[in-house]
Amino acid sequence: MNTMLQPTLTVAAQPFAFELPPGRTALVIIDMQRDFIEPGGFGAALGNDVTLLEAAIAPTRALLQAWRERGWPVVHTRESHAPDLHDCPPAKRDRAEPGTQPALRIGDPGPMGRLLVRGEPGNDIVPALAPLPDEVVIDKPGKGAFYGTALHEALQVRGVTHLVFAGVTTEVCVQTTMREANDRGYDSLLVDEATQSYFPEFKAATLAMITAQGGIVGWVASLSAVLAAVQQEA
Ligand code: TIU
Repeated sequence: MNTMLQPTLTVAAQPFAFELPPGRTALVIIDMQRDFIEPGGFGAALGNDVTLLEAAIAPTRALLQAWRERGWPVVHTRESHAPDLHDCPPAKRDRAEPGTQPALRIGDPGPMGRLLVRGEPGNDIVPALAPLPDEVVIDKPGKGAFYGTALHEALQVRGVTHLVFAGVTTEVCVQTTMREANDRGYDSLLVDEATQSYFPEFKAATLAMITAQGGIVGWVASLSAVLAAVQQEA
């Protein structure tokens, strides 16, 4: 099938309609890992209430099923570091308010293994969203998924021009990656229900700042709007 000849699908979105080219639009699922979503992981070690993030799982799964049914490209990312932490800058590992008790840091042992370390149980993607063998999995040392990874090349070889984003957290790894994508020439849409933050006000602010100024970073749409558009596909 030559996806270049298929008409684009129109998603009702903010700040205006998003034109989604079938087959050339990757679903990018950011860091839906136990380390951020479950108790005892990195997110909890930072002092966050991790229960807020679970709400993103079912909407992300709905997107994943829609992309898989159509054979469209899917990318999963994991924030992770090598066991020897050579790819973890001390500035990232040691960040703490002066005078505070040292909390668990990246690489320290926790109930799900070493925090944010590749291969540890806590670093896995949650079972409901586990990648299939033919899906791209990007291990990333930073908040942005393009920094220090082959994500751009993986998208280029698949002919991807547009990105639909899900994942956590909205204002940290999702927003950073959307900004990186924008600068690399991708049109990007974030699905409201499929992203969550430990801070609801930061999620709201992120959605607002992405779409402000005529879509300065990209688009935002509801899950139902994306699924309705995708189902238009012949
Ligand atoms: N702390 C926080 O909100 N997020 C992260 O550290 N990483 C991601 O967003 N994945």
